[in-house]
Amino acid sequence: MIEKKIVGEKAVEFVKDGMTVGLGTGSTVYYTIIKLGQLMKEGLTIKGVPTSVETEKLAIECGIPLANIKEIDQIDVAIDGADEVDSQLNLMKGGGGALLREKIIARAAKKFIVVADPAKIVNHLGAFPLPIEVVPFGVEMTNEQIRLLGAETKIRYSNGNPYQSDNGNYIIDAKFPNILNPVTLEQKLNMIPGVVENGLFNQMANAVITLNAEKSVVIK
Ligand code: ABF
Repeated sequence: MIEKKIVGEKAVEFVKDGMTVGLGTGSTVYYTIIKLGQLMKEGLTIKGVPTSVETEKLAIECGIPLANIKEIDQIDVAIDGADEVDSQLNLMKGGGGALLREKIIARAAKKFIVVADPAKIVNHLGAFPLPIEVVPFGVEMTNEQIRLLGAETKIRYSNGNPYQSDNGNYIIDAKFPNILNPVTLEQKLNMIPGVVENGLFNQMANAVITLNAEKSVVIK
């Protein structure tokens, strides 16, 4: 999709020589990573911190050296996609199942830049089911607790088995009617025993790169 390519490539403007860069997961940040690989061939020097096994493979293919996660306590900039972005720049993420590592890395970054094609821009979060990473133990009980918060829930499956994240956990996709208060919901979900993390990234994005109705790049 050309829109993903345009916004994905634009994000490299936030990357400067010598930076440690959090590399998100998904089909938009894919273009950021490819472009960073090209720029490295032209002399840019960076280290990448991948948010998934998939991105780690892509970064290596693109010639981006990886930082040792055990040796860094801060990341200069993290760039990642989103499933939804609301008018306050709160995000829903995790459609690709990488939300936990994505959130750890976004939180550790001095700047968190989101690349989102215009279809991701919404007034209120919630049309997309909210991905929630849970430990496999007692998943049915955790699922019930999430349901009691007002969601229709489904344990995510892949090839006939529960989908497993890179961390060995399961994902529950929770469809809430309309998420009018994402800050409260994020807190309530993370208080449920068994929930590891959820896909609400509230008040974390420093900038969102998207396209306006005229198809020009805008940075919110
Ligand atoms: C990741 O990629 C996920 O959090 C999110 O589900 C997805 C973004 O979608 P896309 O593949 O369209 O960039 O960031």
